[in-house]
Amino acid sequence: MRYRTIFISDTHLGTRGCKADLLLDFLAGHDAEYIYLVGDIVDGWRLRRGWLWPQAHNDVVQALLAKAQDGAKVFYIPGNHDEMMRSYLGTHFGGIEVMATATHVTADGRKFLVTHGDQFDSIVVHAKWLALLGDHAYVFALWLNTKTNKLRQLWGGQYWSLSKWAKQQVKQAVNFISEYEKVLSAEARRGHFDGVICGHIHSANISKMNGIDYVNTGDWVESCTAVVERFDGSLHLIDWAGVKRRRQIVRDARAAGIAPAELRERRKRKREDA
Ligand SMILES: [Mn+2]
Repeated sequence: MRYRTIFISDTHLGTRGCKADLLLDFLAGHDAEYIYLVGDIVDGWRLRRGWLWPQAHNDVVQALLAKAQDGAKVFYIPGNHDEMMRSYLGTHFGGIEVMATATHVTADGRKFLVTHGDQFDSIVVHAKWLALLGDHAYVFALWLNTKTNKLRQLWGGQYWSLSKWAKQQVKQAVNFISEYEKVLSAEARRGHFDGVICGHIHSANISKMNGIDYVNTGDWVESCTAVVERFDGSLHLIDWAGVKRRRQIVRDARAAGIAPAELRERRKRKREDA
């Protein structure tokens, strides 16, 4: 399939969790004029603790470089796990341009802020009192966010992980996702964008938040999702693991000589019996 744009994030290459085979499979069948890598593509924090670099992870990098070679405009927007790439802002490697954030204008004229999203961690956590304290506190918290992460780095410590923190607060997880969506949408409004395209929290979503288009590309650790822009400018979420699952069921059903719905029903009954 050919699209105007492909957005992917949070592939976490260099970790055991990365579903590199599915990602390779997705990249093999999907091309675009613009490709945005929206952060946490290579997991530098994991690689620091020991080198883990299977062939499939290398193949992903090669596949992306090949797309750039074939004429796709590829942008790399670093996240917190690949923030070593933030030392290369404004440079190119193999035709891939590294930038802190990007502005993407869709074919139907909507202007999107493209950012990984970790810069807003502290805003998300302190959203309640920041709302009371207003603009200066907001700017201060943004500044503090980068400083505290720099300090942690100096001490050789781990990044404080917002998603890890959120998962520990199970009850507040839903709350936290919607808080993140609100903060990122507000940031888009602040910058006079029509929408925001981000990643970071491993929770894919396309929705309208108070008139702002909120788009999260998800991840390739848990859900295997990407966002694509068709040539008419419309944005769509692709759940590649889900697509592959459905195709497998169609194949299995054909082999068994029954309808896919029937096979699904049989498998469901089997699971319930087990
Ligand atoms: Mn992240």
